[in-house]
Amino acid sequence: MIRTTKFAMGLAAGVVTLLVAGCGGGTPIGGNGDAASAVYVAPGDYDEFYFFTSGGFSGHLGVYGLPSGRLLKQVPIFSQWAENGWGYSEETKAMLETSYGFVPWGDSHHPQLSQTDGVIDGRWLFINENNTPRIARIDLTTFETVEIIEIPHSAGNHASPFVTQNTEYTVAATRFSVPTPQADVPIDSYKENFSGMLSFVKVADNGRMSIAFQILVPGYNYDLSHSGKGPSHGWSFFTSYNTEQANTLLEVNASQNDKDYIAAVNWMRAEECVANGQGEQWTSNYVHNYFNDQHIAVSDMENGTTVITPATCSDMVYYLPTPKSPHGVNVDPSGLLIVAGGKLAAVVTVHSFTKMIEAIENEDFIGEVEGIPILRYESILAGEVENPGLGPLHTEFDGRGYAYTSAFISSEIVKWSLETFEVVDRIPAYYSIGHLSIPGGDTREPWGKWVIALNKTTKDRYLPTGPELTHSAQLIDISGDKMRLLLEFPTVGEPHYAQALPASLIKDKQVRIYPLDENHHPRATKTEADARVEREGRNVRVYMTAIRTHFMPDNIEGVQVGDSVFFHVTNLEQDWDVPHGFAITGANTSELLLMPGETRTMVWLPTRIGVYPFYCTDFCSALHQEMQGYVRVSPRGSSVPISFNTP
Ligand code: RUQ
Ligand code: CUA
Repeated sequence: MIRTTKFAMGLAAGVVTLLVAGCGGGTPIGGNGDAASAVYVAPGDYDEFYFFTSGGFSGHLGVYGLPSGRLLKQVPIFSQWAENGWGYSEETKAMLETSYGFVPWGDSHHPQLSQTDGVIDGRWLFINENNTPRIARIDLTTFETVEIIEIPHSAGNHASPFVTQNTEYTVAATRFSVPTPQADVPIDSYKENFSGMLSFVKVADNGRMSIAFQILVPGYNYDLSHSGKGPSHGWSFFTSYNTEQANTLLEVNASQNDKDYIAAVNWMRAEECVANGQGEQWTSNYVHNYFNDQHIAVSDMENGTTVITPATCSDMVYYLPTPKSPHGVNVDPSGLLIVAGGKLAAVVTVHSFTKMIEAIENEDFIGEVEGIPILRYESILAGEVENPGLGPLHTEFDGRGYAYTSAFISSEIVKWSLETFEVVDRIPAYYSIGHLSIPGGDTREPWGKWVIALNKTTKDRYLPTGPELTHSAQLIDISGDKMRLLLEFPTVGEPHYAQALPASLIKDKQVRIYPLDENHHPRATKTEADARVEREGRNVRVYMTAIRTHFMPDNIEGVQVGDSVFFHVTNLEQDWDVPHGFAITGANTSELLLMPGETRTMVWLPTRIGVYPFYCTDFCSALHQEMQGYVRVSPRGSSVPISFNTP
């Protein structure tokens, strides 16, 4: 996220004072009377909403219940996750493949729930990875990452993975412009050689992603995005900063221009140009990972994308001048207002979609960059929100005519009217809010009960935990005229952005087991009678079953130092919430956690002779501690034959 120093440098000393003052003593909830009962969910009761937070530098997704703030799950995505073997087990490793090879860590930023007709539909959640440009798709019936696609010709995938109104596309854009395609050039040749890329990733009816086309744009930093809806459906908006095209000390050098741009992209026009053959085929190597019908992750190395340029496809991209290093761009529920959070701006700029279209028709341009007409600021402006707080970043909507903007430096949420553009309320956030989230707050139909502040620092708010303190979310009631702080709760990793949906949308669609008769894993063992151990040269394959409360086989001999032992473990349970785990002494990876009916594989490399125990790691029943076994390891070349017990 943006550092405070960046703002401090460019702004008056008063800002710094404010910031420091903001981190003073812990502030209790004052005068909020019934706050506790407003968030109390009695033991055994369900929360009303699922709340999905990005894990930031953990690479994962956090799942919480609202209003309680109770943590329900962490879904591993871009990083290995030892808790269940994600990225360690043979069946999931391929999910972390990229064109750079196996990448075990990622930086997840923006969860985006799929939409139909501009309303959250509960099918999937998309999330971007910033560092190695990727987009993942999580299936909301299993809470499992089922697909990850890499974005070629992009560096820093930040303005992503915002979806279009019917999830036709999820988008991606270059945060750090680079030579495109990559080339060995001097860094200070930025202006001649660096470009940005806006990528449109098609989402098929079954969710499968593919890169439809990419738009080559001038070398700025593309920061955030949102798509049009209703009347503006068919357009996507991307903020940019560093129109100065600085390649060093951006905190100063990219803060010179009064205005940077929002790129308005008419993607329906782009589709036309691609269909007319106006695109160019580029060599683009990128990896696409997904589960096959055996529930095993596979990686396809893809080659080639279609690239179009604004110069060859006219009427496709326009620049909306926007003060001052705009960060967030958000479209209101009507689809007519485009709100920009200029990080260094004194006002929140609101552009009018209707005026934008008129200005395009009238060719009301003040210039052009690389085939992209620049519209006149005054002609497209719907209004400016005065006194919106310092460092406005992101805006969401309550569906009742109000917008809520997060202000990083003054650390507050500012509520303003979409009609008058006047600020009507403000509430402090503790401390330094980045994104904010209203359930459905970036869609056509928000559930405007609460706004959740996603805070970057929490000094003094929680018990200290050494040099690093927790990040936090704050739940704020927005049902009345005045915002009211109800609850704050720690979050895992850095909660860049978050989205929520009513539990009723997906609660009853949860997969409870994987039916054994649909387990097509080629090394599944579906009955204990089929459990066995086979030697194939230096590989030993253990076809093992797990059921309360034993493994079969649980005594294995004939393994030798230097073998590779593949434990293919199938969980025979067909009951909800009965996973088994598997771990063995000396394993260099992680445990396996097996869902009912699932087969997962660990490779174990015995390096010393002896007898080694393995055991179930998940407390599955009263006799969980008895769920164990032994592997005997003999010296290399030993005459001990492979043997194992049978039922
Ligand atoms: S942003 S640093 Cu989503 Cu405000 Cu990422
Ligand atoms: Cu199976 Cu513990």
